[in-house]
This record gives sequence, C-alpha cells and structure tokens, in this order.
Amino acid sequence: MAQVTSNERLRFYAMDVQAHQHTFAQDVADGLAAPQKWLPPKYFYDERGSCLYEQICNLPEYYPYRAERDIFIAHAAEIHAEIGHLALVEFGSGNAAKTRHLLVAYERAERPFIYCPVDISPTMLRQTAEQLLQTYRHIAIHALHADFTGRPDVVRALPLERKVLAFFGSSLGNFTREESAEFLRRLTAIMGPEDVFLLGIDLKKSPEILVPAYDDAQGVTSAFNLNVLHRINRELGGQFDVQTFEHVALYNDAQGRIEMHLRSLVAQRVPIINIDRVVSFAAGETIHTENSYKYTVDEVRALGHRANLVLRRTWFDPQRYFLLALFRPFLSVNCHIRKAHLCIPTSL
Ligand code: AVJ
Repeated sequence: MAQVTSNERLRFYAMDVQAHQHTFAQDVADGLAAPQKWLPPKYFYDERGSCLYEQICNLPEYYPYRAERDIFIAHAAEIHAEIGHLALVEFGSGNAAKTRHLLVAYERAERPFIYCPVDISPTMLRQTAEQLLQTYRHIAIHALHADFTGRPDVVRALPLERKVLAFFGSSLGNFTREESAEFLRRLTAIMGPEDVFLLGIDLKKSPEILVPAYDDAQGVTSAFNLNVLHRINRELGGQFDVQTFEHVALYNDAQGRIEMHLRSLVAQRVPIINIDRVVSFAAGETIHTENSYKYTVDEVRALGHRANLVLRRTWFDPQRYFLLALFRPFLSVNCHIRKAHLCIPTSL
C-alpha cells in the first residue's frame, strides 16, 4: 500500500497496482481453460470499457442507472439525514455521476465532509476526484485505487472513524449469491457499531425488460462485451479475431440472473502469446463473461441477515425497478447499551 499523492483536500492511495497485470494473465489462463470458458467481469473496465459503460448508462433500454439515479434525486436529503454526515466510502465509484446527487445533500449541510471513491480504474478516479473538488466547496477526497473484489476490507487503508460504506449501481449483482454473502460478511467485520451500509441493487422483473437492457439495439453492450477480447489482444498478446465472436445476453430464471456470453461463430484456435496458450473453440462455444444477479426485497433482507446486517430503510424508484437499501450492523443495539453503561460513572 502506497500513498501516492496528498494535499489538503485530496489524498490518493494505490493498492496492488503491480499484482494486477499478473492477475489478468492468470485469470485469463484459468478462465479459458475451464470446461465452460469464463472471464471475470472486472476486466471489462479498461479505459475504453469504462467509457462504453458510461454509454450503456445513457441507453434507453438500460434502466438500472436511471432508476437508481432517480432514487438519489428524489430522496437525497432524506438519505443524508438518515445516514448522518459520515465519510462516504463508495466501492466502484466510476464517474460518480449519480453519487453527486447525494454529495449535494452533504454540501448543503455547509460542513466539511469526506468522500472516498474506491475504483479499479486509476484514470477514472483522478478525473472524477478533480471534477468533484471543483464542484463542491466542503468536500475532501481520499481516493483509493484498488481491486476490492472479494475483499472489501481494502478500505481499512483509509484512516476513518465513522463511515458509510456504499455499493451502488447493482455491482453486487456481479457476484454469486454466495460471494455476495461473503462480501457483506467482510464488510460487517470492518464496520463500527454506528457505521452504515448502503446498497443499490437491481430488482427481479420481467425478462422482457431485463434482456433488452443487456442487449441494446445500438449494440453498445455488444461492444462493451467484445472489448474484453480486444484487451486480451492488447495486454496479453492475444490473437482473437473479434469479428468471429458475437454478443449473447439471456435471463437464467433458475439462478435469477442475466448472463452475458461471447459466442464463437466458427471452430477456431486462438493463440495468446503472453500466457503461452492456444485456446480452442468449437463453433457456437461461448465464453461466459458476466452474471448480473437480480434480487427481491426479501432476498436482499435475507442476504443482509447472513452477514449480521439489519435492513433498516428502503427507497425505490417510481417503477420499483431498483432498490436502495440501508443496513446497520445487528450488534449496534448492544453497543449502544454498553455505551450507556459506560456513561453512568461519569455522570455520577
Ligand atoms: C455495472 C455490474 C451493474 O450488471 O448491469 C451493464 C454491468 N453489463 N451492461 C450490470 C453491465 C452489461 C452492470 N453492472
């Protein structure tokens, strides 16, 4: 862990930047050697991928972004009042566009506040931090460049007392239900009794709405999906002929998830120089590139329970497509009591 930059209003922390490249090579080698070939979705987000994801958020079919944004617009003041003026740590902050609506509520309090964006894309982090510093007078930014997949405790690196941990954008949907429970358990482990967890998550709905959100008419999601092959070509000496793959999006009802795949249109062998492999594809064979799990409110509550988190508040968009859920650690009640006991001797 190294602190790269620091001034009064901006601190920039970086983690594992080195280990990163190695992991990409390793994950590609492992994933493409599996019986069902697969790739972790976090590798979508190189510079071009992050840019394409921003475009996805503007697509008419991709409702999750707007639904969550509408929740922030309608309820920012209430959310701010509920969480208190605590440091806001956001996993996968990206360009923070929708988070701004919440930051406005912090700003209106006319008191200093700390925003901690955590993201895998350092370029995005820097740009976002600079823009936010220009917009908000009371903001201080502690940015963290890290891959938090599977270990949200990377934010321990940030010296904060009380905090709001936020995971917006239905990014939790990329994890299996088991991984999600584990992620939340690790979150709970780093939460103080008065810390809060805010989760933005996409809800189950008709596949007629779900599938087009991941298979848009303009083909932006297709380009986003195929971009991971370009990335392998560029960073790992891959020789994918990207034109021989097509984008596939489907709703797996049994699992309650959208799946994205890349389907090879022909039988072919693809060398990937840097990992010293040649990957064979049968005609029609797919690489499973992403899961996007969908939840019901009850499933969200149950997920929290498994991690000792109690669902305390919910906010919805008018169509009830998306949920913003506020959790508190289950033990907070006991901790308050303990504190009250501690107060007695001093007040006597
Ligand atoms: C960023 C994981 C929330 O699952 O909806 C969008 C990614 N993939 N279109 C999602 C995504 C294809 C997105 N998340």
